[in-house]
Amino acid sequence: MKNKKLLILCLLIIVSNILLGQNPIVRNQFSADPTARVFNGKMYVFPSHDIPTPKEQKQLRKDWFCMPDYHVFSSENLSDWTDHGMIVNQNKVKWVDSTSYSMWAPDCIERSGKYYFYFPANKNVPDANGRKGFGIGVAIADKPEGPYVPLPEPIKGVNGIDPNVFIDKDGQAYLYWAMGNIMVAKLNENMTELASEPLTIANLPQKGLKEGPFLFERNGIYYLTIPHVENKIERLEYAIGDNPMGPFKMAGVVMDESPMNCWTNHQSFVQYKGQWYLFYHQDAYSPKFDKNRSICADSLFFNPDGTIRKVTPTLRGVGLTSATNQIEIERYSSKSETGSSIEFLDSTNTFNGWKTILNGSSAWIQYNSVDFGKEKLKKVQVKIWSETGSTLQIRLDKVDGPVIAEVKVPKGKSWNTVEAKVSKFQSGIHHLFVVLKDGNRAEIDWIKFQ
Ligand code: FUB
Repeated sequence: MKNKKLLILCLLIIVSNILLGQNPIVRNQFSADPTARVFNGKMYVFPSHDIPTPKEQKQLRKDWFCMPDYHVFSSENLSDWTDHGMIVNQNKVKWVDSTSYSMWAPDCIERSGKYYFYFPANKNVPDANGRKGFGIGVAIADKPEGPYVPLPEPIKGVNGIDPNVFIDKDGQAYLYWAMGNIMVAKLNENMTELASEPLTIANLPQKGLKEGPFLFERNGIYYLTIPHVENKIERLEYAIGDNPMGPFKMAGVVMDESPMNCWTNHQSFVQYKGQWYLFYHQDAYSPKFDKNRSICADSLFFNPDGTIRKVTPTLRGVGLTSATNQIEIERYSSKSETGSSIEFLDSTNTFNGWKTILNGSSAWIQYNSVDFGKEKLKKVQVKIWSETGSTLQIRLDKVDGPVIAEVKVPKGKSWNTVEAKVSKFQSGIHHLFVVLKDGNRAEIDWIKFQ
């Protein structure tokens, strides 16, 4: 009996650490400033961690970032993400002011089998020049998931935020960071000390805040990417050069200002299994307070001349969704112009997610890239609520594509899980369309096939 209980508890713990894909990627806590890296053939994301300001921390501004620690997440398929838990915490780093909640944008890189995690935070003692402010520390691990051991001192000669490390083909490592301007210096082989004087990168916009450098190389072009306030809030811009230290030339915008009006954005670029991805953040779970953010990912494409095609943020995100998982169709790829809308299930606890509302004769919603596998799926389940009663059609690939199931939803005053037969199973990957057949009103939480 005891063993059975223990097994159930372990299963619950495992399940609660698994987060299903779509945007935002992390769906049970706030996360920001994502640095995505591929280590040992697997995608890892190192974000920072926003929390609502604890009431008892009277020294903190209530309208500002509150960031106590870091977690690391990983995924093989970019749909199912595992939270490996906290890796660095403000209370466990000797040089960090543990009352400052200032663990801002981090980075992580591998060298000779060791993982170096770089993070900014407020120092608890002034440096040799009497400066307190932000320092940049390093924590080292044998595995990407940790455990990470923080060094007792921050990197000497660096004051600033948003560290980013790049190792060039010749093995030389560079540290980039922000301090009003974007700075760069070479790193020593040990990855923890500067090997050159910091330089200010020239030719970047002079007006408007710049921060969050992320440098990557593709086909001999070095891309220096930054969030920059050109107008009112940050957008993602990039410059290109033929050397990691520049000179760089501004080349364009990767992502426009947030449609959700999130003041910050923060980016990383990574190639995984042949496809490039942009990781960034928005404030999906906290639309009224943009210092509680959530990380997202979308596919990224280059033009033949190496310039970057602008990325429009999506809700659908990346990765396939298995038809046998709960498909959160409100992370839609497209929807009807009229009669379809999305709302929080519970606006007092936004992490419960969203629902789709279909209302009227031309209402539909589309969710792309659902993997139906090879084995025949016989049933569809829908978590739904329809005060009037309604009929849904599940169609594939086009809004007027083949109907694979018709779901009759009885009148109800609360959520119900309604089942229907899959009449025409089609194997493989398909775009899913949920169409309201009878023009009534229905609220849908998720759809799942069995
Ligand atoms: O997350 C705190 C700060 O906001 C980061 O360090 C910046 O890049 C911006 O995203």
